[in-house]
Amino acid sequence: MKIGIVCYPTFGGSGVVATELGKALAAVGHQVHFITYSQPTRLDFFSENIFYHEVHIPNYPLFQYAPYESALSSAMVNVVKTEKLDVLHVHYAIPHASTAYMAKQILKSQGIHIPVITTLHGTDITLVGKDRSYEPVITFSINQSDGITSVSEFLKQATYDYFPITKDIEVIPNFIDLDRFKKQKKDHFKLAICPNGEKLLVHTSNFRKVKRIEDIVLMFEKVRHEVPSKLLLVGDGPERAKIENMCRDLDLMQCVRFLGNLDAIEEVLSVADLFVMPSETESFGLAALEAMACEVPLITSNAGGLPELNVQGVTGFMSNVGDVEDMAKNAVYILQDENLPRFKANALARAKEFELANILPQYEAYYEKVVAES
Ligand code: GMT
Repeated sequence: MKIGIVCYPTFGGSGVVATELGKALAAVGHQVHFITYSQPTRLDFFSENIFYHEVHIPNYPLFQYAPYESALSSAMVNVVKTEKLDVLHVHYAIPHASTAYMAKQILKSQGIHIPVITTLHGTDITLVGKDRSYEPVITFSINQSDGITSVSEFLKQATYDYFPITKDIEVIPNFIDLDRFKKQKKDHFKLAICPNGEKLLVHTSNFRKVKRIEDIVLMFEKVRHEVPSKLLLVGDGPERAKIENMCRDLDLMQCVRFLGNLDAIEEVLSVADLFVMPSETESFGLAALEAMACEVPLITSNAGGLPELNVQGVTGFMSNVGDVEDMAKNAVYILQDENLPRFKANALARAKEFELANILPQYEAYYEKVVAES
């Protein structure tokens, strides 16, 4: 098939899933056309089946906000026409579902039919999408999509709860490439961070408020009194300066390190003992799945789709959002030498259920179904 993929090309779960999906589709012989405003972060190699079309957004002094949607719709129209695409798959509803609708209508007026699939990732529904500023456009454009997928049962239900959606939503979970995400021998790295055999807690994210990173710091403050440990905070975003100041105020800078955005995240995960994700809401938790694939157990909140990934008492523990006390108690339990190996093995076993090879055929089958029915 010739597949157009539209996504946010930055660090962030939806862009990562879209890019990894495109790479995997290309690897099994599909022709994949990325349509984005810059090169997707994880699209850093050559493949004969992958094409990248940059959306050019001309500016003009009149515009306070450059009309990205118009530029993106126009790019979609041009790519669908010139590359003769079979399907357009857009990731993150805002604004990609409505731009795809616009492109579809323009193409229809020219006698060209293009089926559109929208994948809902999380905050496009749970935070941003349900804001009244966007809701009518989101509802309309999701209902106009020929196919809709969501990354968890939770997100599917949330979509029906927040919006009057009249169409079926197919759940296709996030996936993991176990060839890339696997525990690597990085003893020198572990020694550099934990020279006295401390345990290592890790969090990776885009440092948005929804991640509740302050809970990680408060939890770590308690854990380190029970278990000698260090904390690595990987990623960057709006909350980072605040969290750095919090660590300074709590006199934690000797045991907390901020690494910024990293490409080879699997190298850091390879030396981690515990991954922490106390999010306010989380539709799936791709970063947690990446950690599990590297044999790292989880301390998470029980929000959103996290119970569909983290198995209580098996791959880690879940607590109510904000219950730092419970998270710390569970972390201390997992980090005991007699418990840690069991949790690590369970995390890997669970990650294998989301292996790319199991999930890719679900997308291919869904594309075929939507194209045949639309
Ligand atoms: O986690 C983020 O803030 C990034 C966000 C995105 O859309 O880029 O991630 C969402 O999509 C991921 C991939 O489907 C999910 O694994 C994340 O759980 C989801 N984030 C939230 O729901 C907060």
